[in-house]
Parts: sequence; structure tokens; C-alpha cells
Amino acid sequence: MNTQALPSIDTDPFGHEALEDPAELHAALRDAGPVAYLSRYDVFALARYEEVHAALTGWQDFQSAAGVGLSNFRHEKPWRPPSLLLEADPPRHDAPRAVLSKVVGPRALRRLRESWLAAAEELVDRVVAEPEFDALPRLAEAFPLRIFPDAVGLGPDGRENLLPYGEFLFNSFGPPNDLVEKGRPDAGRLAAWVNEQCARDRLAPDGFGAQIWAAADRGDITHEQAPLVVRSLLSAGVDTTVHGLGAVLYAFATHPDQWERLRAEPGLARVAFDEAVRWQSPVQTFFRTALGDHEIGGTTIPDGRKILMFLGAANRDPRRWDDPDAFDLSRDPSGHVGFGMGLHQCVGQHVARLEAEALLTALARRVERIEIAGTPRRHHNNTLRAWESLPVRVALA
Ligand code: OVV
Repeated sequence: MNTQALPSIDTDPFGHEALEDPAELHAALRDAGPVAYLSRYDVFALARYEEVHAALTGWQDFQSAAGVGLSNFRHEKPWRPPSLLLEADPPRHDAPRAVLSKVVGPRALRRLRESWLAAAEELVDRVVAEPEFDALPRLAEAFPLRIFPDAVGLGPDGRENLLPYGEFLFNSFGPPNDLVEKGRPDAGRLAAWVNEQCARDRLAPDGFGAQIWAAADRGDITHEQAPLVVRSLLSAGVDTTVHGLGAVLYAFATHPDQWERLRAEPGLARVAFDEAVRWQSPVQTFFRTALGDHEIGGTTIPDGRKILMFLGAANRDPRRWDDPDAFDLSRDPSGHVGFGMGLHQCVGQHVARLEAEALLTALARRVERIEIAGTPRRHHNNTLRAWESLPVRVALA
């Protein structure tokens, strides 16, 4: 192999130091070259925008069906049946993707818009009645949990399992480290609960879940596929939006000038959310697996080998972005890879943007100033860049 010629980095990207603050590792990886070698896991790393973008869009060369975590499904049995969307390639990927993208697409969301805006107003009214609160549980977690399980059509019981399931799932894309081991005792119970909720008779007749089953009746997917497509919603639809909202709340609490700008121009809420997704990259990393030998930046990635794509590093690559570390509503953040890129690009991104728009609009209407009121604490996860606690103080308008 040609790994000797490659710059080798020994840092553990899934170690607590890097999870607490990955900036130094990201810069080292980008500066090392278009490809680096991660000795700790024997995988190739991409951290520059150009190469991450190319790998994300190059599905014919870099497959998802061998898993998008460190574990290689060619050799290891996955801990759960693979996702029909995330862990599949064309052509098998395409029918489930087409169904889900319609179920959670812009047209479908138009019917939910008014009620989500109203739910945000109600939640924000209640929470900002106190001048100081922890924005992570009280807003970033509370809002998605208030509207998303209802939109899917979940029953009332066991919803407290959604966040811990996602937490374990996103840890499981990394190495089997302490974070994974800590979650393992509960993983079977959580997965069993999630799988039960995907059955047709568990889902309300008018939600996203029922619409997935209706697509099976039409023959767009099979009845065997339907529950796994519902599972994708429950897997990817909660923790991601919680930490996307956490990112934008943190951004505004630390950038008073940008908050003023949003208040003057609430139409910027969606741009603000995408800029926060670029700036924090709530989903930090995913892997691909070389399907055949393929060259990246002069390095051949041999068939069957894993590449680790650092979305967060690409989203701050100075080769692509001016002043990449600045959270700035003046910039055009489109083209960021925080939602991925290409045919696997986040199917739920319109859901996430609507949630953010609803929450930010409700906040901007009431809150003149928002600032950090205590030390924010990171939550370490092998895939997610997350907050455990985000204490804020608000002054009402
Ligand atoms: C993007 C994503 C994350 C986690 C799970 C899934 C997708 C899924 O399809 O199950």
C-alpha cells in the first residue's frame, strides 16, 4: 500500500479531547494534505472541503452499503438491520429515498407550518417567563419533542426513549469506545421499543408514519421496507434537530450583533440556521467505503477501505470559506456539507429548517437580548457535536 507516503495523524478523533474541541485536529488534518492517514483506526481521512464534497457526491466510487460508521459491513455484522436509506446505495436506496423525501418534503410541511409556529410561540412564552434557563433541555430538546413525534404519529408512551436511542445510534458510527460501552446495556431495549413503533397499527392515521405505509400500499416500496423507513425517521429525526437548534441558540447567545440583525430581519431565520449548521456541524463525521480502488489527491484508496469525512472541518476550510470561524448572517452558507451532499443529503432538512424557523421567529419576537449565563457544557458523542447544558439569560422586548 502507499500509506507510508501519506501524512499520518495519531490523534484519536473520537477521544474526549478532540470531541470537546476538534478545531486543532481539524486544522492539522486539512493542513496535512488532501488525504491523511489515521493510524489509530487504520482509515483514511478527508478534512478539506473539496475532497469531502467529492467523496459525498461520488457514490459510485465510495459506497454507503458497507456502513457509514467505522464498522465495515463487508466483514462485521451490523448491530441493527442496515438502514434502507443511510446504509444503502443505488439502486436499492432510491425507492425508499423517493418515498421519504415526499413524506417530509416542502409540500407536506406546508400543512404543518401553522401548528408548528403556534407550538413554538406557546413554548417560548412559557420558557422566557423566567429570565434565566437552560436553553438545551428547555428549548433545543423540548421543541422537537413537542412537535416531531406527533407529526410522525407516535403513540404517547415511551417517547423518552427517542433521544437515548439516537444517542446510542450516533455513538455506534464511531469506534467501540467508552461512549458506546456506556450505552450498550440499554441499546437492545431502546431498539426494541423503536422497532415496535414502526408497525402500522402503532402509528396514527394522518402522520408521516402512516404515509410511509400508504406508499407501500401503492407499491412504491414493499410492506417489508415500510417499517425500516419509519425507523429512519425515528433514528435521524430527533437528536440531529436538537443539536442543530442547540448550535443556533449557542451562536446567537454568543453573537449579540447577529441577534440584533435577526430581530430587525426575522426573514433571516433560515439562513441563520444553515449558517449555524455550517459553523457547528452538529453531525461531524460519516464514513464511506471504497468500492474498487480510487484515487483522491494522489493517494489510492484501495477497495474495501474506509474513508472518514470530517464535515465540520470542511465547513470551516479556509480554502472554501472567508473567515470560516465567524458566525455571520451576511454570508451565504449554502454549499455547506453539514447536511451532507449528493444523493444521501439529509432527507429531513426541510423539517429541521421549519423547526428552526418556528423557534427563532418566536424567540426574536419576544427576546431583545440573549446571553450566556453560565458555563456551557459539551455533550460528547462519537458523531454529534452537542451541548449538555446551555445556560442563558434573556431580556424581553
Ligand atoms: C442520517 C441518519 C442518521 C441515523 C440514522 C439514519 C439516518 C437512518 O436512516 O436510520
